[in-house]
Amino acid sequence: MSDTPVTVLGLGAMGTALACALLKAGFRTTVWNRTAAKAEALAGEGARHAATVAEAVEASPLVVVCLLDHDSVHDTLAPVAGALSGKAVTNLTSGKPRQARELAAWAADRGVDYLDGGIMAVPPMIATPAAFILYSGPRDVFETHRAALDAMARSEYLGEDVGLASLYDIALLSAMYGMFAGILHAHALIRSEDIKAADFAPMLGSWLNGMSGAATGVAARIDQGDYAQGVVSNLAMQEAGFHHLLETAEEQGVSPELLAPLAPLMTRRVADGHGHEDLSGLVELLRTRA
Ligand code: FVH
Repeated sequence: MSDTPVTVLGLGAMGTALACALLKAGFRTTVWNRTAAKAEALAGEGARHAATVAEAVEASPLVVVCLLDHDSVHDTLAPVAGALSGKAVTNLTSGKPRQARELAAWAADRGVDYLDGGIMAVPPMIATPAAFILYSGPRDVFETHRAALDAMARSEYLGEDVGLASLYDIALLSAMYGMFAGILHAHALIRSEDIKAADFAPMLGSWLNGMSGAATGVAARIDQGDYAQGVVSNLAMQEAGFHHLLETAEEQGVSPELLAPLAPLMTRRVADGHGHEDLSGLVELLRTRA
């Protein structure tokens, strides 16, 4: 059994998976949930079930929070601020960078060490090699509690700026939803000819795997602000081809609405004289703040 007790606040699907992982790794784990019945199964596996948030916070120097949203975190922690003083809170609830910074300031005013986190996994992935959790905030707090954090998933520490974990989390999820938009559109096209999705899926997966390598080249062009370097498929050509994608969707009886927002950006960039460049230059049109 590990020396450091850990408290988990929130036993939804994710909080339960986190608490299970801590128990399996040998941490003395105290759990609390608003709906107490959800703690029963974990108590059967060795968790200590705290009846109140205050009792749960009292039990451990590290408090892992995994609740629905920012408001539920604030509403849960505010009444026990005094008991949290001198302890570390690791908040794994999804949120925005601004909210992480607000909570960190709130915690600092009360003598609470605050780490923000972003879970890059679904509950069944917790404590498997596929899962990782992003952290930002004071490095010494991260290092002090690293053993417990590593028991839940591979830890990726991003830096002292507490807003970084949620920024990376949201960036990664945004990329994922963009990919899902493409996958759904592709399946809608295939189904328009009554082809089974399962017959198409292996080819789609192979294509997406191959294309994922482009992320590195895109990053190099963005960092250098040079979208003309090493261009393989120039934007003018892609812009012309992209209209065929949208027209084909219409002709096949498929709504192009998931893909359509890209077209005016491509057209604008070409009209601005960047047709010889790479698609990655569209990032210049997305910034709305200097
Ligand atoms: N599940 C997932 O796939 C994703 C993966 C990435 C990270 N997210 C985030 O993790 C947070 C928790 O997600 P979850 O899956 O555990 O969510 P639920 O199963 O819906 O459980 C929600 C828990 O929050 C409690 N809760 C809700 N409102 C309040 C409140 N006002 N005061 C106190 N607790 C509250 C709820 O309690 P109860 O309904 O059981 O009483 C659950 O414990 C989330 O940020 C995801 O975005 C998961």
